[in-house]
Amino acid sequence: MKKSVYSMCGMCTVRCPIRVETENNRVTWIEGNPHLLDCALCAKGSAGVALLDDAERPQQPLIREGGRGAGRWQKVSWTTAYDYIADKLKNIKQEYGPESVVLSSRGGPWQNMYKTFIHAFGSPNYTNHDNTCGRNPHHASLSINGVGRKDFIYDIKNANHLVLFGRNMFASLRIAENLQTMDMLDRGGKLTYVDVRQTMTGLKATRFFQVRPGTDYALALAMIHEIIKKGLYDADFIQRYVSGFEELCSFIGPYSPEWAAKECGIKESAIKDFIEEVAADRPKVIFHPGWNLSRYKDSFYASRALHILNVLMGNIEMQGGLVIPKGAGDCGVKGIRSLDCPKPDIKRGDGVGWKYKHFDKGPGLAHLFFNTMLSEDPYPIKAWIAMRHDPFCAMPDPQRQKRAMDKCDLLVSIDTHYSEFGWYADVILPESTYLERDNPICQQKGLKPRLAVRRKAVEPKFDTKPSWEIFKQLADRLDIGAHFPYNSIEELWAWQLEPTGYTIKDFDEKGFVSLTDKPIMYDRDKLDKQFKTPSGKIEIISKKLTDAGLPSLKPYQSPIKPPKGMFRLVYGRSAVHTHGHTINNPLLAELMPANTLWINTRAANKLGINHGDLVDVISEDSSYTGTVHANVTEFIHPEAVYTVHGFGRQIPLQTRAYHAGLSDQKLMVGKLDDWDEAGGAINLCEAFVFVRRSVRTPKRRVEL
Ligand SMILES: Nc1nc2c(c(=O)[nH]1)N[C@H]1C(S)=C(S)[C@@H](COP(=O)(O)OP(=O)(O)OC[C@H]3O[C@@H](n4cnc5c(=O)[nH]c(N)nc54)[C@H](O)[C@@H]3O)O[C@H]1N2
Ligand SMILES: Nc1nc2c(c(=O)[nH]1)N[C@H]1C(S)=C(S)[C@@H](COP(=O)(O)OP(=O)(O)OC[C@H]3O[C@@H](n4cnc5c(=O)[nH]c(N)nc54)[C@H](O)[C@@H]3O)O[C@H]1N2
Ligand code: SF4
Ligand SMILES: [Mo]
Repeated sequence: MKKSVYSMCGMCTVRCPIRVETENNRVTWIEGNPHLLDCALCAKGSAGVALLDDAERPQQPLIREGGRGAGRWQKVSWTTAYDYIADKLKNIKQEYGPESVVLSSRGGPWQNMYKTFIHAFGSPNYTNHDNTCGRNPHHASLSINGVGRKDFIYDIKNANHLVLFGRNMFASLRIAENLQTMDMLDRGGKLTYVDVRQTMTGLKATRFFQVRPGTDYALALAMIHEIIKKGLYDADFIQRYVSGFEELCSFIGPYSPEWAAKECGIKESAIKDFIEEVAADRPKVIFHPGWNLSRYKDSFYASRALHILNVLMGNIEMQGGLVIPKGAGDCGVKGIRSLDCPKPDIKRGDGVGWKYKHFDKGPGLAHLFFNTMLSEDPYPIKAWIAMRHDPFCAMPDPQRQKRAMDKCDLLVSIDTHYSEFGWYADVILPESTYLERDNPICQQKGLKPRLAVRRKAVEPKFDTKPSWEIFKQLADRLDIGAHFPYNSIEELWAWQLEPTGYTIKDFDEKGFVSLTDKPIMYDRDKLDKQFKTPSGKIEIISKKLTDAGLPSLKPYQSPIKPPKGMFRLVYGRSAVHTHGHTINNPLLAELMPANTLWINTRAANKLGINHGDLVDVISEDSSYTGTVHANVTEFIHPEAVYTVHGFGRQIPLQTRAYHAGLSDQKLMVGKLDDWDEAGGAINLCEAFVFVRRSVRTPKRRVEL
């Protein structure tokens, strides 16, 4: 029988809306939701079919038999796995207190379910992946606007000019954003792209700045300098909504385009020409404040400078600018119900909220748990549950992480795949893939807010379960089941929708429910309540930062040059993979089976490396060597080498991914402790590596 189901893609965390066709419980076609995405989908989205059929994923719950990481598993029933975990958690709670359990997840619209679980259990220690993703732009936005990174939408479609500092959007995809950018370009809009190497985005750009690695802050400061010096900013907007502008004007004095040109290795005239263009395009100019900006020591300040550039453009709550997302309340209707349990009033184990008061308490900072594990200060950490999160792939230096995790009595991975962490864990609970499961309803804020839902397209192929059921089952065994008031997804949906008056049937027609027909914009003269800073204004000087002993306007410091014989390791994404979890996907592995090392032609010549040669990439302490082919190119700065993240996996059961390519996180030795005290994120691009022509034949090793 043929069926068509509206759902949400799950091949990355963008969760694009999709339409899935099935026949006799097999997926025959996936496309972007025609009502929202004009059927567009990326290669990864299409490869969902291969994920479904992939037998190299966990097929039933597994409990470890051998030593951690040895890969010897006992296949068990769900009841056995739930009982095993619940018993362990009860014992840990009794002996060390509930706060000794950490739960990490990949954030997203269903995180309230995971938070409810860990909070109801009695622990404040919910954390997520964002310490290696968007924490710096998030904290930068909070410090200036009083609201987070996701509290703005970029109205790219209507912009005249989009400026991207390393936001490589045509490889690091978000389909709706890509479609909007292409529409903008078709209309004659401009795209300025800044990167240390040429990329898919740079190729589409109308202007490309190839900068020295780690100098974005210098370039952004020079842009601010030129705009202020020439009076090209929105003075009315600043007068009305901004405090600290005078401090900015005096701070910016030394940072001229002439100075930045030398620092960044680009032309002064190009910076000045760019500013002239921007002045003509204002206010419909968007400076993207960055997404994965867990990179350099000053990425937080670089992101703050980009936020400041938006403020100077006066582009907030403007068509073609930064728009404040609207929710159910703005449409005059009631929102959905969500699972919730207040956070226990106990100090977080990562120090966020008491030791580090200027950070958003929500998910804290995952990397700060490792020292706590080792020191047991303020208390021991004895269990880590990773729900759709792979700490060993997402954070640097998995060996150091393992040493700390060895202090835990219980490691649980709830994952659709064998993650690197899961392979080391004590229990793997396999979640059904996104095509085989339902998820709770979520509310999507926006210009036109809507309710959306992921719905099962086919029955699970293996003995896997959806997370709403996994958490309910565990909660029941831990006597916190009352926080999960449902026995089936239909009951959960009905409970969620009850205040809204909608039913799940209302999602059948298009896959979502629109809460309004027309885009909602606020009156630009009445934005005062939108900035949740202490003064209610956009604050260039943040009291929270001052109280933490940190500057709001930080004097620029040039990044150190790589030590002799070394390169700065920079990383990024490929359009056909999502981090580490698609590397073993049969279709995507065919498109890109391994990563390569980008190296500048002059640098390669000095080392006798030719394009296509095998090269060894060696960590600073020589503890890890990866061997891959060299991509010798003019289009990367000579101080840097570049690779795509996610490869170098070491799970023997994943035959396509096993040892294919190079692991960037293993090269980042020591970086777990190298983090930004102002922005909170890990400084992933502060690692240096040796490169040499390889005499090795890459062979498969198992690392325990
Ligand atoms: N060195 C280095 N480190 C990085 C990065 C880098 O480029 N280089 N990138 C950083 C960035 S931007 C991010 S966001 C993080 C990402 O880090 P993670 O969030 O850990 O990465 P993902 O691979 O997206 O997903 C984590 C796990 O979720 C599993 N998963 C996928 N779909 C599902 C599902 O439907 N249900 C369940 N239960 N599990 C699922 C995957 O199999 C995977 O094991 O890594 C960061 N760390
Ligand atoms: N296909 C695909 N799309 C994805 C994801 C995925 O895994 N695969 N993951 C999603 C996630 S979780 C995230 S966070 C986003 C990340 O999306 P982005 O924030 O766009 O991050 P990256 O793809 O890591 O691209 C970073 C770029 O920064 C460049 N770079 C390095 N150093 C510097 C520097 O000093 N200055 C400048 N200007 N550039 C520099 C790198 O060369 C690289 O091209 O992508 C999302 N979209
Ligand atoms: S960007 Fe691609 S993989 Fe990610 S959700 Fe959208 S279609 Fe799926
Ligand atoms: Mo990310």
